[in-house]
Amino acid sequence: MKLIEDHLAIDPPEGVPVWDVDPYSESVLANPNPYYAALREQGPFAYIPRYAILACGRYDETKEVFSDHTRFVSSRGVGLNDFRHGKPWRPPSLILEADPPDHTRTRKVMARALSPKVVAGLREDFRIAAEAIVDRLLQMQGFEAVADLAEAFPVAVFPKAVGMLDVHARHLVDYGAMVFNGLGPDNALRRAAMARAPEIVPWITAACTRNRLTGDGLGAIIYEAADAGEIGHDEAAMLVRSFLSAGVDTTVTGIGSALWCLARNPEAFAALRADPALARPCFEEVLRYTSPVHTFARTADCNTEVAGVKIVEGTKIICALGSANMDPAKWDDPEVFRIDRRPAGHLAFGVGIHGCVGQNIARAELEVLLTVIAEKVAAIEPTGEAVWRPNNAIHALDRLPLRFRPN
Ligand code: OVM
Repeated sequence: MKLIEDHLAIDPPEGVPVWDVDPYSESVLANPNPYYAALREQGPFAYIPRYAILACGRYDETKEVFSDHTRFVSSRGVGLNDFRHGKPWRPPSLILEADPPDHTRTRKVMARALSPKVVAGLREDFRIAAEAIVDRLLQMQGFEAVADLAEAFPVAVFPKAVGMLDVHARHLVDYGAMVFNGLGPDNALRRAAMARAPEIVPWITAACTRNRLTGDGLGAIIYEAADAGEIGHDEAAMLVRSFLSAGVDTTVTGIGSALWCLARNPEAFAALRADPALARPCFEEVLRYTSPVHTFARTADCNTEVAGVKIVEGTKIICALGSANMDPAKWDDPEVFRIDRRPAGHLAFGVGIHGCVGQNIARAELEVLLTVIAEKVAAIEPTGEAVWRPNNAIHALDRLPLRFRPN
């Protein structure tokens, strides 16, 4: 048995085109749309010899693979490494990298901590933080929207919501970069992120312990489930780790991309100002249009078939969510940003039992922030070039120079 990136190196299935591309090259990661179009053009699947994997990016097959948790499992990792054949770089997540029945138990506890009711109780805090940050930016001639807003807002509200007593903004953002770059191959991006592990991982582990959390946050809800015997106390610490892994970089990316969309589409921002109730549909379109998580993988746990293609046990399939969200077979004019599109069925939060458990809180953060911006800002103006920050799983901006014109 030959392994590549710790997974079984499969041969090309019959009828599947062999496509010599590196989906994790910095040029593809910085500008993914041409790669997505070419991927969909190959057919339902393409075989990528460099990694001996399948890739899919048409809406229908991406959704099928992503939502069928029985045939296409997560417990073997949702990146290129197959945990059955290699050692994961960190103890696997008890929710992301788990299958039923284990997943069912942990998911229930996480869903409780992130329920609409809990999130409703956080909105007032989100608004206070959003107003303070936006007011400050309105005083400035220009600002760096990634650091000064996209990072500043989640870092101000999310650790507090979790109940963290120690907040280290840089470590939180950089841990996310490790987690998401860790889903890719052993390339320069992954190595650079992992080089920071000795500094960051012990800090994260310590921050997840009960004595470093308040008694009234999302973290406390998880530990109460441990007190009730639903999960172990060691498992509670691991689920708090999932908040820190998945809750910062994702929303940072969503905010940066929302600002990027609105700065490039002044008519969309004018519509949002005229009707701040568009904040929510606006964010859904930002999600569809920019797909903060561009790619996650699954592993075939049996011999099976999708779209007439025979898939053997152990096959890694990278699912290009960003491509499904741009598939012209599913969306009219997918490359046009429409604030009122209401793109039901987009895959930016995934789909199926692993669909983003934090989507309520993510939507609340964005809705509040976009509403405050719509109320206070007359125009969002680019003052320099937007630069993307390549990451093996996240499509995020590195720099976005902007100016806010006051009302
Ligand atoms: C986790 C985790 C990490 C990254 C992403 C994610 C998008 C979850 O550790 O559970 O979901």
